[in-house]
Amino acid sequence: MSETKHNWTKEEILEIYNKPMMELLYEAATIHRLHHDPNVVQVSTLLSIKTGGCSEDCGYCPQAARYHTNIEGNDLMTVQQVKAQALRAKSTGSSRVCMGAAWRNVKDGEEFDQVLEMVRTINKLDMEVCCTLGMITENQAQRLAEAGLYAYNHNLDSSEEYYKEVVSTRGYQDRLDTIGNVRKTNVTVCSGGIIGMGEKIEDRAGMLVALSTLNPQPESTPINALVAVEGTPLEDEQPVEIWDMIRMVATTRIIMPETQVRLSAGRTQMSREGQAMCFFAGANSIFAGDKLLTTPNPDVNEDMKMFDTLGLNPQKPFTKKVQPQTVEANSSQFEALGEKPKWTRPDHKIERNEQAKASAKLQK
Ligand code: SAM
Ligand code: DTB
Ligand code: SF4
Repeated sequence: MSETKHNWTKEEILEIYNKPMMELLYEAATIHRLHHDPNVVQVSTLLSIKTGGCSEDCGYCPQAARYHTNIEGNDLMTVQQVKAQALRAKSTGSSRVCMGAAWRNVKDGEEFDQVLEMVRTINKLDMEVCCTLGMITENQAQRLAEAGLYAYNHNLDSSEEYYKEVVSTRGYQDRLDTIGNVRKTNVTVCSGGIIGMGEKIEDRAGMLVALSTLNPQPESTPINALVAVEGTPLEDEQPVEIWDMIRMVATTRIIMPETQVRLSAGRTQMSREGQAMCFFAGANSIFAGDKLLTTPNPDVNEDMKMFDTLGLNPQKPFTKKVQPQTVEANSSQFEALGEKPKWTRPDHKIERNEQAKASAKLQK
């Protein structure tokens, strides 16, 4: 099998993305078969362990406190609540639980200790555990690894240029630094992005350059179609065309042959035929469960019917990498350092974010 290429240019990626559809599909499906079983799809369940009230201004996100959206906020869940949800996910065929928190970054203390306990608990259920908690330091990544974390999700979300037009409260380099911190441990990296935020095709290619030139490349890559939530700055964006999703999935598959490409947010807008085309083009993972973090997702029974129709099987846990060992809190080698990392706060003005914030103030 050929070595993975790590020096993809934007021009090369654009050339792939813009190929005639039938050639693109054929090439992606061929590469897919060389690296993966085409009849196996990994199933992850999302769990929003801390919802809403976030300090950031991410233009796509219903959980940013400054916008007026209709989501119900929640403090950090208990370990018992998380365990019950994980068992439910396992019983419906999920091999991975991905716990999301509406945090800018992780802070050492009781709440992080509680998250570490959640990681230990789910790993002991023999499920892959993923967390997405915002920016983390190397020490925090080590502590998660020691608890038995399998993957850390931290998306680049767009090209570096377009990111500045969507988020003003943190920089692209912070995202790359967090991914670098995760890479210093044995936790796998899950990183991808969102399409349909008003970006150009060049920005999609720019994001794929940033992801594919990471060495090693991320073990999984979520491709989200924007869920345009009322009250967010991106509320008026038009739904992503299925053809764009297929092109994005196929291009990701071709340039990152080993990664698990995850069909993420936006599946409620896609037909089963559209999703089948995405699987053919190399998608081999989904988020299942009736909710993503705060927005709806297809019914899990409908997803399983789709799997039946297509002859797809859910991937067993730890197929790609052995299960990490869990170290108990009282035997930990890494203590909390209580660091105060200087994550950046560029704070340039994004007109549509300012407008969404102003209209939220009027409504409150
Ligand atoms: N707070 C952490 C962070 O931002 O890294 C973790 C949770 S955050 C909600 C995780 C990811 O969800 C984002 O990076 C983005 O890719 C995705 N996301 C959030 N809102 C979305 C939306 N409306 N549509 C599609 N994807 C979305
Ligand atoms: C990812 O790339 N997509 C997921 C997960 N990683 C954390 C989140 C999608 C969120 C969609 C909007 C919502 O439900 O709040
Ligand atoms: Fe907060 Fe994450 Fe949403 Fe940004 S994407 S507002 S950091 S929860």
